[in-house]
Amino acid sequence: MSLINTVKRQPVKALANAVRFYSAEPTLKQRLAEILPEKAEEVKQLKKEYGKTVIGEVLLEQAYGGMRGIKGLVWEGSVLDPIEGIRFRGRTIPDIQNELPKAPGGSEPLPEALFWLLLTGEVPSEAQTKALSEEFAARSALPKHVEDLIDRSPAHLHPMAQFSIAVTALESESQFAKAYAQGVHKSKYWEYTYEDSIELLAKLPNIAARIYRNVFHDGKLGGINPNLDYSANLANLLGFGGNQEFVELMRLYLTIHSDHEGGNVSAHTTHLVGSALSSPFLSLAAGLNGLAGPLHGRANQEVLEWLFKMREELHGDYSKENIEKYLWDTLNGGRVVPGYGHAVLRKTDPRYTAQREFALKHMPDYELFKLVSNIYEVAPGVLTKHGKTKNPWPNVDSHSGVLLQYYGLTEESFYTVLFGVSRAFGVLPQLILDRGIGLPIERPKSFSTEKYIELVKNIK
Ligand code: HAX
Repeated sequence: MSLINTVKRQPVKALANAVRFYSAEPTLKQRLAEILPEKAEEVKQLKKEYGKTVIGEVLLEQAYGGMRGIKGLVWEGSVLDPIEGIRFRGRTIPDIQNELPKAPGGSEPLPEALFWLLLTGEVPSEAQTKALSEEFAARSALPKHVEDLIDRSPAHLHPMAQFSIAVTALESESQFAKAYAQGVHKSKYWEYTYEDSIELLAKLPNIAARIYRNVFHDGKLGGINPNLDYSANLANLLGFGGNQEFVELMRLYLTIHSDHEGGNVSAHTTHLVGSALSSPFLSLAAGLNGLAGPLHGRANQEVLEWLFKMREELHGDYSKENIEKYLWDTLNGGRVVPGYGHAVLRKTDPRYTAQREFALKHMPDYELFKLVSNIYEVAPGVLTKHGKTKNPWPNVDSHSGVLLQYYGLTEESFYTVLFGVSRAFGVLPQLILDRGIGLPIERPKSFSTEKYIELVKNIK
């Protein structure tokens, strides 16, 4: 009998039933309460039947090569194919652009809906998505001490450092930490993790916008409108709410930057720290610190700085010869070309393509977009000739900055914060699921070089 058939369906929780009696559709938490016991049982059966099955081998070079390709993580929300790119619960970016609910009058998917999809594998209805938007808006206010902490941060402290500090300080709000201290049963961990995750996501726009307005403007923020979706409220807070195209960009941006399976630095770190039962606030803050690295999320800032320098050096002459020379100068200077290459992908990142399509629709004649497009024609050839990178194609960070520039959000050191807001939508669902299926603390094996030498000699 197949594994699927052997999985016993768990009874629906009494609470979920009671609420369903009054409303046709379950809330996200109710739906999770139904799904999680089934998922936990499925995993239990999988481990029982196939626990001793060999699923891969590990080469010594992988131990010294950033563990590339080693199978050893569980990540439910998305899987990354080197050629096809990301699939969120089996759906490509064009699929989610088609299938996920939209805001009235909008054409881009809502990150609230993606959060639901990542958690449950199901596409929520418009009413369920709206309820989630309302919940985020209702829980968006920051505690005074977090506001004070951001306000006291010096303007020269990088926005990502401020972001991480503020998220860490939200630990004061953690229901999980309080419940754990009171000795809550482990079967309830996921519920408190869920509450903390919603609370955290709800508060991220106020944190991000407060940093932005403090560092680059007058410190005054726009407001939260309980009738608007998450991205529209984020745009309002930042001071761009009047621009519907910018709001649409935020919907697309927050959706496509959310999840990129489990092995990337920000996702893996959040999961790893969470495996010690640190709260979602502490776990996400750790992930954000990883996202802040120039080889990861900060690449979106690096790209803009690199583009501006190119613009300055080329005096507006973006001929292919000039771009090629600038690329070689970068490579010969022992630097990476920011926005190109990827640890897993081996073709143009579909997140790049989605942003390119947005640009073709909304800003086809924008100078910086044209520059990015010209680089796209030249850089893969140069990187291939250079012969080092396994992937000469552009990634997500190659394109995001110019879209923000076009709408007037020109301060590139803020860009990784927006990436971080989005990444929270991808990594928090897994943290909830980790606790729902009872994954243990993570603890892979390490050896010293001396020990590896001994190991390989013995194997030979
Ligand atoms: N320019 C120049 N050299 C590059 C390169 C690039 N864009 N991408 C990779 N290489 C080099 C590597 O530095 C490495 O050189 P060494 O052998 O001297 O160490 C070699 O090519 C092999 O690297 P790889 O196997 O192709 O790539 P990795 O898996 O090691 O690294 C990176 C993946 C994304 C970190 C890498 O491609 C890079 O540094 N890219 C530029 C920075 C960037 O755009 N980062 C964002 C990636 C997407 C993301 O996470 N967003 O958040």
